[in-house]
Amino acid sequence: MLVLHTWTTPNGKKVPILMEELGLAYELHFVDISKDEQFEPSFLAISPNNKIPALVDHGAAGGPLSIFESGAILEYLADKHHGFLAASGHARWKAMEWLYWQVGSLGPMLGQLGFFAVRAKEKAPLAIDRFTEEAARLLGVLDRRLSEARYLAGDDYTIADIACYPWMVGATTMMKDVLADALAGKDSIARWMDELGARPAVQRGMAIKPPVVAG
Ligand SMILES: N[C@@H](CCC(=O)N[C@@H](CS)C(=O)NCC(=O)O)C(=O)O
Repeated sequence: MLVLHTWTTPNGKKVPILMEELGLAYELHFVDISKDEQFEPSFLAISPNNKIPALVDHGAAGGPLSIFESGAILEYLADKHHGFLAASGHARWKAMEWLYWQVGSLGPMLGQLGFFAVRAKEKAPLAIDRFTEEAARLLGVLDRRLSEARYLAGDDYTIADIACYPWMVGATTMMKDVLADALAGKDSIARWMDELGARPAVQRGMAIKPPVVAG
């Protein structure tokens, strides 16, 4: 059994999308980061950096295996279940470079922009300018790539697209005002988002929600 410890943020939705695409059976365990549940010892035991997502594969060869960092989890599941990542060759490394680009650049910059421009009560203009500028640069990189290839890794939809999509939903919804200029005319991003957003597995992965507790 696969148990994913996660929350309803962009990083928390990437792995559910892949598990839906692969048709896997899994359980979700919601870690409410707004209530600091990520600091509970039982969660830190599988995710020492106190961040979601973290996966526990109770059926791993050699015994139960826990993995934190979304990119590592996506790569693990894609390899284990032979989907959405080429086993070797150029196609694998094109997917990996864009996966690392998401984890190292797009996610952190949009995350900081969301904090300073949208969520923070006190506004810090220098921080907003800095992260808006960097996010705009990254959106330019993404749009150029998607103007030369259908998907980030080339002809095939991979875990690199899955990693970027929830963040781009955030960029075009929660951050749409601050990124309005940067998003204007980015037709290749819009084409790619329409295509991914129409996939039933993407819709199911994006819709994860903690169960409502009665009372
Ligand atoms: N590089 C990490 C980033 C994960 C991450 O930033 N998770 C956030 C939610 S989107 C989190 O758990 N924040 C809680 C905290 O920082 O205490 C990954 O890709 O898994």
